[in-house]
Amino acid sequence: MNESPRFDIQYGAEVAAARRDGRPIVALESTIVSHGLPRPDNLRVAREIESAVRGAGAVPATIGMVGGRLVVGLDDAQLSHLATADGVAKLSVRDLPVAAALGADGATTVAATSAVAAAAGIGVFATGGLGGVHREASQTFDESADLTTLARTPIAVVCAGVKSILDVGATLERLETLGVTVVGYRTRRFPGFFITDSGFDLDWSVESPEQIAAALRARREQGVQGGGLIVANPLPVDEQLDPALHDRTLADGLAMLARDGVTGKAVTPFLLAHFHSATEGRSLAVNVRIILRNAELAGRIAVAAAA
Ligand code: PSU
Ligand code: MN
Repeated sequence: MNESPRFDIQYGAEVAAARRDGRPIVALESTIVSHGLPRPDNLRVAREIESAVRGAGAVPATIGMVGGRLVVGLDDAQLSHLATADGVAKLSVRDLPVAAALGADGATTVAATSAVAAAAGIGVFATGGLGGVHREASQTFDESADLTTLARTPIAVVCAGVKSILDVGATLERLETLGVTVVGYRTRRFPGFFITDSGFDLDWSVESPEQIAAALRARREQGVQGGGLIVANPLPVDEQLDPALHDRTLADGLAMLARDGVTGKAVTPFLLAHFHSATEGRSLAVNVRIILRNAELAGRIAVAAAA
């Protein structure tokens, strides 16, 4: 087991070896496994995400907390524990110290996964969708810590944009304010997760993993932009969720949120669960497809960046 001299992180055996040998590594989050995908599919999907990274020639490092220890590269027993145990906390960056002190089991969000990955020297991360600005944010102030964390964390995050459960336009404005780089992968439109096109334009499009690796290199060499780079990877149009079904499900989900008084960190898991049940699994299939495509692209970026 290769312990980092600077940080209290436990590395999985394969990740420790890859760090030693300078082989490409892709960070993966555990909140989508514990809180974003329904059981029992979540564990199977978690393993498939890791296989997609391997298929692209990189080593997967799923990140989470087990018994108060931060783990980079959960082994299969740890992964299955976080996928199936009750009482697995949803951990953002601010939760990490107290969760460690109390010996908690926890799944890391995009924010926490990015921060831990960067501390472990991992530069590429694949997820499904980012957190962002919630629709009622002007009243509730509910904006995901994913955004402010990416402002200060040097990592490339491959995602399919943000779900339309959020205020997409406000999220893009905040990313601009926070200085987070956003590029479309072969598109100038920001993807809307389940749907290919959120309706918002992007300033930049890149064509290849090599171009993304070049941007990461430029960031390092310039030493100016010290934060995240979002690679927005849309689903092909013929694989998206039917937009009419999408809009209907979203409207119902938002009404249920208000009716049940769901707020704070429970909002995102609540809406995701609603989508999966209300579309009878169709949104789940689309969700899985998105994550696997992102994992594969992240693997190719990590390989290009290591070359
Ligand atoms: N968006 C999704 N699926 C998810 C999440 C976001 O489409 O599972 C998870 C991610 O882990 C993200 C977190 O970091 O929810 C954001 O939660 P919050 O809005 O409470 O910050
Ligand atoms: Mn929130």
